[in-house]
Amino acid sequence: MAQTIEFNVTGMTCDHCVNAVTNAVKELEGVSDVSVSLENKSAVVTGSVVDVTKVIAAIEEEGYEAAVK
Ligand SMILES: [Cu+2]
Repeated sequence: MAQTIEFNVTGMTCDHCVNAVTNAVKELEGVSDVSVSLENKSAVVTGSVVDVTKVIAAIEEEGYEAAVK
């Protein structure tokens, strides 16, 4: 069963940031879909296993801050 978790992401300023966050999270094992919104400062992550710690670490590695919404 798939699960969906929404994160608040701060520090994104343009589409480049959105792409960076999207690609970083998409690479994680178990993640099937990532929807990042610059306007809402959010990332909605769907997958068979969404590891919150790994998602946050991947986003922080790109230079942004993330937390579960
Ligand atoms: Cu940017």
